[in-house]
Amino acid sequence: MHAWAPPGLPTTARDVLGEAPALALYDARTGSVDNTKPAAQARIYVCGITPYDATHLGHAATYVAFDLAVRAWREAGHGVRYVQNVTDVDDPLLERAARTGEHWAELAARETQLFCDDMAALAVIPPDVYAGAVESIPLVVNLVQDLQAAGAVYEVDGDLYFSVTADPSFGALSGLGSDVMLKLFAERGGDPDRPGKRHPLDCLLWQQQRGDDPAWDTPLGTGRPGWHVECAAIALEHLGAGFDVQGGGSDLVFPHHEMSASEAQVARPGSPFAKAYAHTGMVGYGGHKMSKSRGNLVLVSRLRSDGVDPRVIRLALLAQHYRVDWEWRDELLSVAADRLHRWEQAVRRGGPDARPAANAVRAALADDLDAPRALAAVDTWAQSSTQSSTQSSHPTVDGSADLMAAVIEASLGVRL
Ligand code: 5CA
Ligand code: ZN
Repeated sequence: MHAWAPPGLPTTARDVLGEAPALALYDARTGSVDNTKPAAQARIYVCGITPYDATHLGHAATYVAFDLAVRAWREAGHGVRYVQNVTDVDDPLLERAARTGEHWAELAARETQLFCDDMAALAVIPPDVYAGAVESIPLVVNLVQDLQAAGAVYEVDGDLYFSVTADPSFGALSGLGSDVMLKLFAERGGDPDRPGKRHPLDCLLWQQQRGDDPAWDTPLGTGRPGWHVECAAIALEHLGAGFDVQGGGSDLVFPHHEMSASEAQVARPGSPFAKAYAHTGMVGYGGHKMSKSRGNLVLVSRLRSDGVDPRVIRLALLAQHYRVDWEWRDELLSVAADRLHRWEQAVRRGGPDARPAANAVRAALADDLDAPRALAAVDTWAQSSTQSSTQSSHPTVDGSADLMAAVIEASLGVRL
C-alpha cells in the first residue's frame, strides 16, 4: 500500500545543536520510563486504522504522538524503520459495509485514502512500510503454519485458534488478572464463551468463510485472518523480532498487543516480540471515548474542510500529554491558534539566544514525549522575544529565530 507524502525534514537543528538526548518511553510491560536503546536504525511498529470511518482526533492524537517518537530518534541521530498496518478486512469493516450497501473493499480504500490525506496534512512522517491485512495474508498463513509446527494451534469447527498457554509469558505485558482479561477480551472482539475452545482467552488465528464474507483460498482453508495475528505477521516480516517499540492506543494493550506478542514469541522463541510497548491515552468527547462505534467523533477531515489550519489541529493535540486520557473541547483550537500566532510573530521578530529553549524542547520530548513541556519552552522563548524588541537586557541574537523555527519543525512537526 502507498502511504502518504513525507513532510519536509530540516537538519538545521542537528547541525547547530548536535544530537538530541536518547529517547525514554513509558513501557507498559515494565511500568517505568526507560531509555530506548535502538541500534543505528530504530524499529517501530504502530497499529494502524481499521478503515470503516474517517480519522477522528483520537486516531490523530495517537499517530502524532508516535510521530514525536520517530522525530526524537531522528534528532538523536538514528535512522528509523517504521511499519504500520491497515486492518482492511475485519468484522467492524464488514458490518459497516453490509449496513450501508457499499462494497467492503471500496469502503476500506476510500477511508484509507482519507486517513493518508489527514496524516499528510498533520505533517506526520509516513511509515516506511504501510501494509494492508489483505495484501499480508501470505505472511499470516506462514506464521500460523509456524505456530502449528510449534503445537500452539487447534481447530474449532474449521476455525483455527491460538493456545495462549503455549507462551509462558502470556499476561506479562498487560499484567492483568484473569477476570479483567476475560472482560476486556469479550468487549474487544474476543469470544471467551465459544464452546470447544480449550482456554477462554484463546484467540482466533484463521476464520473459515461464513456466508458471503470475503475469503481467500489458502493452505489453512478458505477464510480470512484473525486480528492479532495480522500485526504479529506484518511486524515480524518487516521489522524482525525484538524491534524497539510496539505502539498504539491504550485500548490495544489487552488483548491485542498481548496476543500479538505471544503469537510472535511462540513462533520465534528466544526473542521478545518488542523491547517496549508504548500506549497513548484515549481521547474522549461528550463524556465517552471517541469511537467509530459510538459515533461521537470530531473528524480531522471535517475540521480541515471547515478551514482549520492543520498546524493548529496538531498544536491542539500536542498540548496534551500523550499518556493521559483527555476530553476534546472546541476551545482547544482557539488556544492553539493563538499559540501559533505568537510563535510566528516571535520567529519573524527574532529573539534572544534560542539554544537553551531549543535544548529544552528536545529534552522534554526525549523525556517520554513531554510535548506540553516542549510547548511551554517555546512559549517562554517567544515571550522573551517580545521583550527583546523592547528591552536591551534581552538582546536579539542573529540566527536565533532560524534555530527556533528549525527545532519546532524538526521535533514538533510544526512548520512556521
Ligand atoms: N486496526 C486496529 C489496530 S491493528 C485498530 O485498533 N484500529 S482503530 O481504527 O480502531 O484505531 C486506530 C488507532 O487509534 C489505534 O492505535 C487505537 O488505539 C487508536 N485510537 C482509537 N480510538 C482512540 C481514541 N479515542 N483516542 C486515542 N487513540 C485512539
Ligand atoms: Zn495492531
